[in-house]
Amino acid sequence: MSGRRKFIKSGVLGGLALGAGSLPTLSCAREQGDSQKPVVISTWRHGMEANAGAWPILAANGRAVDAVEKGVMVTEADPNNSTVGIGGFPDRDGNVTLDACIMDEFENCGSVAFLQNIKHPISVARKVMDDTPHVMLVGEGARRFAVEKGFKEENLLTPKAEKAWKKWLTTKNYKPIINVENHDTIGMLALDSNGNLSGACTTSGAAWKMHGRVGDSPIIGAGLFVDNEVGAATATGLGEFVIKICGAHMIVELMRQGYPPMEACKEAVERIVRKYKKDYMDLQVGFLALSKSGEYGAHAIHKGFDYAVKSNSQNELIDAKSYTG
Ligand code: SD4
Repeated sequence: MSGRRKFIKSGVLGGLALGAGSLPTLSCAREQGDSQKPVVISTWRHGMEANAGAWPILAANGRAVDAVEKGVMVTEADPNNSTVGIGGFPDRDGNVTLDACIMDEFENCGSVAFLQNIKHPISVARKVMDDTPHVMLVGEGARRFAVEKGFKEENLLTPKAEKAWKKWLTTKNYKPIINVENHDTIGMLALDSNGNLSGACTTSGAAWKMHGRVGDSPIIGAGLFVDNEVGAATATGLGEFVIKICGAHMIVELMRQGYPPMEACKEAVERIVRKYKKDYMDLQVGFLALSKSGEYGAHAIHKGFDYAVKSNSQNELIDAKSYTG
């Protein structure tokens, strides 16, 4: 770290600590993760398998962007996961519509939203990033682009998801249940052995959403943001509230000011709580962040959010702290 940067970092933290006694110091910044590389972290329990999918690339000194793409593909391909890829719960009309985005160490980004019939939206997002002058393709345009690039079209509505949808139709009550109906999105962040950061996020979104609804997961700055100078962040939970505060971008900017990853995630959670006092008890949002030096942290509104960490010395699932305890 340059002298100037070091000064800014400790200066900001020192100032914060003086202004509000509960704010972090640099030593507690290490609490949730030592500096280390390579390292990969991802949301929820299924992050363990996804991290295992990403790890061989990181262990072979590969690029973080290749690792995160490969890692989240494991979750997209799992028919038992009801919020990502094949097997995702459909919208209220019975259509499985997928959202995904990816960012690399050069801060290139690619995204697809409201994509149907393609099992690996993350790889379509990667193609948008690598092969087009655009950042985001949606709906029919995204599907056509995917087919042109050789992706196979398939029915993503599994019998299990169809049965759940038909059951929902009997009540038609749209009230996502905390940690249940919207808990499987995968957001993954990695730091490779060259010290470069990348991230990926992929989901079928909120179950029983309106046709055409897009959440935070494919929105650069909301569901995912990477700044290779500073850090990366991703989100899970009810996307409308993540979009409203530009969650992932906010967290990376807080890290730029010197906040450790966990404290930056906590501040984003508290922003939602402060601004949406009437809503927050009924919704879950979880954030996950990774710094340029390999420190990581997470925070959620409610308990129940966990995340997976894999490095040379770790392979574990960690319970995130939460606002409501
Ligand atoms: C969305 N954020 O579409 C996604 C859903 C999610 O864990 O994250 N589920 O709102």
